[in-house]
Amino acid sequence: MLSFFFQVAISSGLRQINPMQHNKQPTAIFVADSHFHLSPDAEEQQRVRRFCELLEMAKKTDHLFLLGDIFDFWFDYPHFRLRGYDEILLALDKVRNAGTKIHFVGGNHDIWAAQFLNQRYGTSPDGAPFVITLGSRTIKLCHGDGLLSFDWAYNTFRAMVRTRLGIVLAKSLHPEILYAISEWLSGQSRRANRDEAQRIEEKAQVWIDGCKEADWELMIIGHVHHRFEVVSGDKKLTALAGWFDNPGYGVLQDGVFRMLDFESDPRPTF
Ligand SMILES: [Mn+2]
Repeated sequence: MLSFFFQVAISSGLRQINPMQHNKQPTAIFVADSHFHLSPDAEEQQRVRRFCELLEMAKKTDHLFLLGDIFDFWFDYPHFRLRGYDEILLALDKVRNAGTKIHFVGGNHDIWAAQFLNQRYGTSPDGAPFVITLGSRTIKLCHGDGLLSFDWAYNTFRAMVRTRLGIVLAKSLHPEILYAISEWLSGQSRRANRDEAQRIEEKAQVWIDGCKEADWELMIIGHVHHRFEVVSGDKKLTALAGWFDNPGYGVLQDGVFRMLDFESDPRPTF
């Protein structure tokens, strides 16, 4: 008992010496659009290794946000799982075991991973967009496919197989056939050219100017594969570069959100 009081006295004493320690703002890493495949080629294996380095960094943060299209293809069956993605899933296990809270918002390519990731990492069961308060910031997280049209082929595929009938039909196909369809559609997706990127930003500006949602001040999206920000009043919409492309990621530290390039920017310390 005496030692308990002694410990309380020591810890409250420490708090007085270092009040910043007590009021520390939560730290977080945000990443989207790695579009990992079940059978990565040599170039992609390099991206997977870099991604695992990012996850190593995420072990030291309070939150890791996976903002969709981490996996290029995922379809859930009641008793079978796709073969692949092991290196990534094992790295995510380590993030969870380190005590970092993992969040997942499904993209147009990997929304069906929501249930599996929910069971393994405690992420939301439906992978839907959500608003979270992290210290002084209220942030909306979404993939962005419902907001800014891009990747039309896969968006259409997703819209079809998201319906109840579509899911039944998709599950009635042999998994290898569904996988082949998905790979073909993925091949139709490409990076926006300069004009399209400009139009995406203009559309985002129009959207945020007309946005009536009052419960967030920062929105972080992926999907468009190029990094930009649009501001309207006290609201800001930020698009991550996408891991596939640069690779880029977002960091929240001391209440400040920054977008960084994993290769060229100095790595933050947490
Ligand atoms: Mn997407």
